[in-house]
Amino acid sequence: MTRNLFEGWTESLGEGAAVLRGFALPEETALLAALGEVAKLAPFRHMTTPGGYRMSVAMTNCGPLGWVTDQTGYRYDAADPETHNPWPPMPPAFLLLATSAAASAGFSNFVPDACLINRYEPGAKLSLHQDKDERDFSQPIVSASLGIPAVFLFGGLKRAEKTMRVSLTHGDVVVWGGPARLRYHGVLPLKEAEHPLLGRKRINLTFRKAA
Ligand code: MD3
Ligand code: FE
Repeated sequence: MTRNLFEGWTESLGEGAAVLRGFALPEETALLAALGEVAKLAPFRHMTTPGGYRMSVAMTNCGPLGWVTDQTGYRYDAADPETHNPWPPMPPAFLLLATSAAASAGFSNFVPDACLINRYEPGAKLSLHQDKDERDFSQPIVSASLGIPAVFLFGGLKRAEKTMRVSLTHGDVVVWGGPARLRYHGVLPLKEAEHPLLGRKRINLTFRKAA
């Protein structure tokens, strides 16, 4: 573990992946207020995978592009398929969090154009996958966790490689780039828990440069 510019703890998860423990904590109030505004305009919904499964994680997006899945496949789209409106703008507190976390991890020019917001309740999970719907894999992904804890699975570049488990809790931010960018990852089913601000929920903000 090393002390870095934000004066918190950085844990390496191998080359290109760094956990910034508690990085989002100073901004938790602003982030949660902004999240509420986004969700009013673009409510959380359970999307359907191309295979026809309803995702246990509820999702929404903000920023110029949003990640969507339906029977036809996965893609980034400028419009919310539920309302046909553009996704809500990226709140300034979100953008600042993403760019400052990326810079702390060594990615000084990261400007996300998409923020996928995942909402988990106990039992919800995300199966092992790669994020490869973005154009430029030289750009990192920044993820911020809020609410109840989750066990994150971090694998290799092939699905069959063994995975490591990392606990992510309220305020933790992870930056994934370079050789880690295409590693398989997922989230184990969440355990029953309660957070003082979020109740029985986990929110994960994932910032991407999609276009
Ligand atoms: C590792 N979300 O939305 S973010 C996703 O906690 C997603 O909701 C998880 O995976 C969540 O696609 C984890 C962490 C994450 C995001 C991108 C990665 C980890 C990554 C890209 C490469 C390697
Ligand atoms: Fe992912």
